[in-house]
Amino acid sequence: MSSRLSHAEDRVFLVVGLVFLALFLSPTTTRAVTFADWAAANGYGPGAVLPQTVSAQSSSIDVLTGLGAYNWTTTPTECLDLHNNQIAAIAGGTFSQPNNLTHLDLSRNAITSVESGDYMGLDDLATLLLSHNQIATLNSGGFSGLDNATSLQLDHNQITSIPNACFSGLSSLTYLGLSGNQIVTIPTYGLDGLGALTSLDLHDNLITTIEEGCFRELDSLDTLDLRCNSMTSIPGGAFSDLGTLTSLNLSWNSITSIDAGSYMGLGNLTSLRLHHNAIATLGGGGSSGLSKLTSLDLSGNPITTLQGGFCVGFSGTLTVLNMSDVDFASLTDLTPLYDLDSLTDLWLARTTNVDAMALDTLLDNLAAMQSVATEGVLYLTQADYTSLNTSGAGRLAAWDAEPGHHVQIVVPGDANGDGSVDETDALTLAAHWGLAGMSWWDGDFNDDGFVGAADAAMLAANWNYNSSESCPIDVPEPASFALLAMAAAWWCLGRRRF
Ligand SMILES: [Ca+2]
Ligand SMILES: [Ca+2]
Repeated sequence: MSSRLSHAEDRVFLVVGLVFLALFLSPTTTRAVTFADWAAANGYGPGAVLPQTVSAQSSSIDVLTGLGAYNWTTTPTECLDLHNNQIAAIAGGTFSQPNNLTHLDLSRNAITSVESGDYMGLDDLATLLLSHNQIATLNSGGFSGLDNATSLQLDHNQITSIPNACFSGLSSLTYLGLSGNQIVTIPTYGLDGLGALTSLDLHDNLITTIEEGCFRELDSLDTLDLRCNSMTSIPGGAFSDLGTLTSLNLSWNSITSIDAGSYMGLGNLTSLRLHHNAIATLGGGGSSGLSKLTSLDLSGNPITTLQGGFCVGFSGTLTVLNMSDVDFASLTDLTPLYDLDSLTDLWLARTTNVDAMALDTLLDNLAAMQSVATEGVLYLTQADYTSLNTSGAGRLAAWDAEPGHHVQIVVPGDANGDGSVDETDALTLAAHWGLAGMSWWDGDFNDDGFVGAADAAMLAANWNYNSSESCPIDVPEPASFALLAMAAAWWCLGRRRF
């Protein structure tokens, strides 16, 4: 009896199993969600006048057809927000109906390529957001028709190469974001047509090669961010066409040497970040051409030798030099730094094996560091200062005691090195929250390259350190402060909409 029941149960399980299998294997018939579906669900029938801002984000839209069925010009609509949908492709003619759109957000969709004519018809568009898609291919003419666009964000896609002239037509573009892709080479003709560009962000790619002449049409570039790439050297003349550049970030690459002529043409550069590379030797004319440089960050490099010509290019202009996180065991000859006549801020935080006598002699030779009028500051951590416990440390203490210049003790959290940890530092940390390729100055206090919770905790631990406020201010507890810092960071990220 029990055996027969058992056989019956087996048959039931078998049938149920087969039904589930059939359902599992049958083709899914889920219908695509179109823009028209979204419009209908939100009360807009065909021909309806759409509002000034159309917010269709996070609505499971996967096909962007039928935009032409609505009235975009009577109000008119200026902002179309489609971020966080599942749109995989832009069909030809999608934006061909008359429109006044200035802001189009297609970030966080599933777009795989940019095809010729995709954005034709967007004559007034200023901002196009395509970050966080799956774009692997940029095709010629893909951005045609965007004559008035000023900002294009292509960050966090899967772009591996920049085809020749793929940005042609973007003659008004001032900002181009290509961070977080897999670009290996900046090709000679890849950036053609970007004559108005002032800021180019290529951080967090796999760039090893900067081809000759690739920047030759960037007549207005002010800021170039190449941090977190895979460069091992700077080819001579690589930046020779960037006469308008003021800020260059080459940090967190694998650069081992700087050749003479590497900075040729950078006559207007004021800020150069080379921190966290693999540079052992500096000098030999490698700084010639940097005649307006005021800030140089060399922190976190394994520097062993400063050659005689190290500061020939910027001896009269450099005011801030960062050599934090450097081991001075082999770097004992500091005489090539003596010519830095304008230096007022010398960062040597978290350094090791610094010879206090050599350091004191260096300070004696730096004209602006010595001057009461210009107030020289030497930035050290307490551990650095304590480790200088030799007869030379006494001389450093004496230098500290003289009027007009001093040793500034910095603690984790003091991003700007003013000796206290306060709102200014918290805002710096929040502004760089979640970013890679950072330094102490950006809020990376544990020197892992990222600005995150660990750094916020260090800032919180030293909150209100050495505050010079005469009236005590109401300061949150460290734990709640860390939460506040994160909230501020999210606020900043939200505003960026990457
Ligand atoms: Ca501070
Ligand atoms: Ca960090």
